[in-house]
Amino acid sequence: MIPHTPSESPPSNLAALAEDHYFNANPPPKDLQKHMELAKDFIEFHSKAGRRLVLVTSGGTTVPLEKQTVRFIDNFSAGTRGATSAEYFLEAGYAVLFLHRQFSLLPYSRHYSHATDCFLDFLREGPNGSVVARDEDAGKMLNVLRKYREARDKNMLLVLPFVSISDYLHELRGIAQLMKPLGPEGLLYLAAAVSDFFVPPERMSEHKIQSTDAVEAFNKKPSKPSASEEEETFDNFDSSPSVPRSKRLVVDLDPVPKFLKNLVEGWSPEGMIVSFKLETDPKILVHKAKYSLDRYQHHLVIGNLLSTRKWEVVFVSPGNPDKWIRIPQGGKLDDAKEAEKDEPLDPKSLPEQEPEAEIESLIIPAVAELHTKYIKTMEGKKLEA
Ligand code: PAZ
Repeated sequence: MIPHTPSESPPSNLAALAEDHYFNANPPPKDLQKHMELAKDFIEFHSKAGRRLVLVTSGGTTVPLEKQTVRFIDNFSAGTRGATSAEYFLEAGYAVLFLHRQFSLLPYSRHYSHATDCFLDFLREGPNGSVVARDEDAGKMLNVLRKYREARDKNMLLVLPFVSISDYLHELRGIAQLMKPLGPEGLLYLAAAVSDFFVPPERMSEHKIQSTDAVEAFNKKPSKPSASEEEETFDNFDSSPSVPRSKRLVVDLDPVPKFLKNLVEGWSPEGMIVSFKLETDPKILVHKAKYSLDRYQHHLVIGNLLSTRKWEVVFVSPGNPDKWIRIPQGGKLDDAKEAEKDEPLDPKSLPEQEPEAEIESLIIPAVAELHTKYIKTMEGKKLEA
């Protein structure tokens, strides 16, 4: 990989203006200060130990429709990619700062939460009123528990939550800026599914959006509307015009400014930045990944398709041929040589069940290898300068 030369200049004026405007207009999450203190201590601790550190973002961001939020639009993501990747990064010796959507999957506990089985199904009554793991689950659980305890006891994992798109962007900017002193040893692995659209605060209702005219009716007693007025006033999806029921809700969303440029040029100019690109149309995936790399000048885009994301991803990085990483279709890693096809698999050709092996077990070593090359190149450049 040929790393892009980090620019010494601040982001272009336009990007800087958009940043100021967005961050002034959209209030930070209430725990931002507390999170930044935790992140600062964590980053300093690992920086002193000379350890590599990765920021993993995970889960989807919400787009609130009201300031006192009852309703919101959500982005697809369970947090599987992020939580699983975090475990493999820890295994590879990285300290992990895990910025995730609140209540999405977490490293280690993901094996027992959000599953079709309730976590209680993994337990049974033991002797003298104790609770123990079921015999058939005990081996795996002990393994997971040991890894979790080790990460926790050695302070290798810091977990911070976000909910909305603006929470996420405030947290990302703050953490990326704190990671600056790590230089090229810092890795940003952006797997969160981030909304491209939002409701700007000046257009956001303070209170719950009403679906009927009951509040207006409360303020002025209406005379009985004529049939035509009724049609205009009420949108009866159930085609019973005699029952005034619902108003149509038209949601007008603005595009979220693209802050990847600000991240690359200003917030974390020396760190290695890996973004994900999710698409549903196989024909455009690689093109969109290349477009993103070209536009933001970062270091690696990992492309994946919604339907095949657990089976294959494509690495698109500057100066390298596109590289597909796949779980062999038997589902296990050792049952076939990785297929050498350099275009997306046909989703219909894949087995219905999820693969037994986790594709992150292949993604993370490949990312870590690129990170090693990146660090070496950056060190070389510093010596030359
Ligand atoms: O969380 P999950 O495992 O269900 O999904 C992961 C993913 C598809 C959200 C992630 O791999 C990804 O592509 N994130 C970036 C999405 C985007 O293009 O914004």
